[in-house]
Amino acid sequence: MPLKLIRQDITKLECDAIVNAANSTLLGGGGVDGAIHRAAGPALLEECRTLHGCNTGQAKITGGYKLPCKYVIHTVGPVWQGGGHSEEKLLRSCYRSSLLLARENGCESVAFPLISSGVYGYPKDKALKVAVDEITAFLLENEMLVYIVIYDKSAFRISEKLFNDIATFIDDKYVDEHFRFDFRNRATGESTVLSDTAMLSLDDDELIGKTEILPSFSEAPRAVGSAPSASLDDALKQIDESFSEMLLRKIDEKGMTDAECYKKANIDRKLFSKIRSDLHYKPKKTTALAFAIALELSLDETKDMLMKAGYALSHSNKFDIIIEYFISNKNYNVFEINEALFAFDQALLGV
Ligand code: AR6
Repeated sequence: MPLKLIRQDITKLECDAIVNAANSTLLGGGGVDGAIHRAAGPALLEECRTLHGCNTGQAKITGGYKLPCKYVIHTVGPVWQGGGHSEEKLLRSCYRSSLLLARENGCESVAFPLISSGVYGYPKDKALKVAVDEITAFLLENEMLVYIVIYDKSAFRISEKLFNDIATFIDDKYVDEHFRFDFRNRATGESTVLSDTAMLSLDDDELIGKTEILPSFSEAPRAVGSAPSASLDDALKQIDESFSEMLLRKIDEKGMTDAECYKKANIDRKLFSKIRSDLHYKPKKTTALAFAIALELSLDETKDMLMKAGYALSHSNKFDIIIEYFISNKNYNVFEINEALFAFDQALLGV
């Protein structure tokens, strides 16, 4: 099951367990620790008293009390001292210990704040990388839904170089900062004109699922065939191929197993089974793209796969341009792509 990056107050999240960035006394403090204790009520502190503290890099579990989760897993992150004091090793251990504890307690969903990245001073980009690395490694072997909760977006940044590269790429590709979009609602056929800003504030599903960009602004998708070298015969064979059929064919061609593919795509196993068993399944655009990335398709192949699901890639929205940036750079790491999408306030792939 997948990893989800979300922006929310962790104390409001409904899931089996939330993780607390605690200190070694486990008796409460500031930051997320304070917020969790306030929301859970005094009974949480009572139970914490019975645990007699916790070492850095380790984790202990309690009930969730008034919180909407069953458990709180308290872990103690390292204080950042410049990086030369085993901080990374200890932070990795926080994630591993917490995930193992969640598994032992039968949790199917668990949410982490960015441990150590507040009062303890661990640089946020480095803290995020550790979180993503450890959680994805765990998810390769385990079925669980894991959230990373980013609370303080203004302090959140992917590496400055990547951010700047993508920003430049967007500037180069974006049609015109002040142009207006023509959107047609598929259901009603009605046309609406939206400004750039309005488009970016639309709900993702609304934007991705229910609207299509009129041909004047979209790139015309190629008609048939996936690889540019495909013969006419191959192309004709594929003309009626559905999204599911193309997906399964590509998985075979790439020599991947189904599980390798949906895990790399950050897609839930149940959703994959649905797509596998329904040849006419119409995925969300973010799902279709997640598979294209997992399969390491070229830009042309990606456009073909999207077209099977009724979508196109265009230069008139940031989401599409960011995807194009990563495919052009042959970076097919769905988690890195999601970090970048998140940094630019876009919908995320997979899940
Ligand atoms: N939901 C999600 N994330 C949050 C929330 C929230 N409600 N509040 C803060 N964060 P910190 P640490 C984020 O300082 O660095 C305490 O006093 C915050 O933006 O809470 O591990 C303990 O008792 C940051 O990114 O934890 C310890 O003494 C992240 O949570 C010490 O702080 C972690 O920030 C632990 O420091």
